[in-house]
Amino acid sequence: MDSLISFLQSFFTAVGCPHQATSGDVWGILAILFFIIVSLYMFLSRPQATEVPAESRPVVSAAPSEKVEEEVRPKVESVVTPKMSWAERLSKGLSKTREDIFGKIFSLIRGNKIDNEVLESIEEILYGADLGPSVVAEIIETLSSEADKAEDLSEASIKGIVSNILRSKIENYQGQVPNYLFDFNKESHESPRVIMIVGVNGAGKTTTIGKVATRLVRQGANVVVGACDTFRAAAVDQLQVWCERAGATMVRAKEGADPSGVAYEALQRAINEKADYCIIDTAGRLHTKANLMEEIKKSKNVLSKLDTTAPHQTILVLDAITGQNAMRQAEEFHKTLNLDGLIFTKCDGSSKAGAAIGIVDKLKLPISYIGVGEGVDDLDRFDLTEYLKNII
Ligand SMILES: Nc1nc2c(ncn2[C@@H]2O[C@H](COP(=O)(O)OP(=O)(O)OP(=O)(O)O)[C@@H](O)[C@H]2O)c(=O)[nH]1
Ligand SMILES: [Mg+2]
Repeated sequence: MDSLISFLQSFFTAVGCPHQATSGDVWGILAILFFIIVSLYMFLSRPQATEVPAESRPVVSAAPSEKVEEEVRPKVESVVTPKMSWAERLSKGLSKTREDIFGKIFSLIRGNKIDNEVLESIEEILYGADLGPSVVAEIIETLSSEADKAEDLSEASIKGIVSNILRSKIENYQGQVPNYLFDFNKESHESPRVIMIVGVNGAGKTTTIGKVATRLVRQGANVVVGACDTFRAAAVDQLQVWCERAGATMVRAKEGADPSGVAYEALQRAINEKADYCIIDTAGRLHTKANLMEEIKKSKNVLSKLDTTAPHQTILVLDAITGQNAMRQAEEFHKTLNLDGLIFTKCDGSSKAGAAIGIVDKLKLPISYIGVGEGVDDLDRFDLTEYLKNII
């Protein structure tokens, strides 16, 4: 302490200060120094904003002969979606169909006897829902005969009648949907499951592939995605963003390359890497364009050169907003590609989510997934009971 006091005294003398240094001065200065050091330490050790590295796998080129495009990795933006359960998302997504169609029907019959006039109004509303003429006719006929039998049909019994009719149109086909589309099971197969996704422009193919790939990778699957929409570079970039987010490998080729070549290379890559899934994204096309329909058939057939059983699922993505107009598309795609199933997207943006019923009834194809939004968690397995509960 003495040496610190004399050091301080010499400092005071050097700066011309007449004050006599004491032990109190030394303690005061030590306290100030301590305060400065502690403040500095707290400042430096404050939490820093950390960058979360995007999980990604390499993007590989397609056929070795094709010139590979320069790889430009789009910035991966994290999508902040409100934390909602699937049940909540589905209920919200289907609310438009529920309120615009069945909500109107129930408010119409509340307190009214179901006479011909009411039945006509119900029929009109159901037509607007695009359920399909035969489904509408069956509902009206059943309601009419039930109304004759009972003095007053309750809302619950009407819900039961409609629900039973709609269920009967779909339930027989739902058993055909393979479980591997939703749940990855490493032991169940040796070679990659090949899933080909087709549909008209903007139906939601690429988005759906992104969501499905994310789901499967989250379960530990190794997923290879073939970017066979070689018409538009932007389409490939869009898929690439999804694949990077999902942690799936994407196989791409130069713009304008032969789509079937990319499909072949994607499957080859999946086989070489012992991947669990190979998902093929295709360009949107109008079902009326014969040359484009032939081209997609070629992409499908080329896959069987590498695996005679591939593709294991050829799925048509249908946009619910299209309603019954999607019927014609679905018929043409089915005729050309012998489809295995359907995926219904954009059920959130439409009051025509019920169109699924008429289409399944006509094509006798099951629905595997239902989409109710653009976010990664806005797609899940189509569950008939859940669906009916939410639209009626
Ligand atoms: N609201 C809503 N939007 C969706 C859904 N699925 C896809 N979309 C949106 O629909 C638009 C078209 O989706 P894409 O996935 O690009 O459709 P695509 O079939 O690949 O389109 P092309 O490749 O051009 O034929 C995008 O803006 C998607 O975000 C859905 O379930 N709900
Ligand atoms: Mg696309």
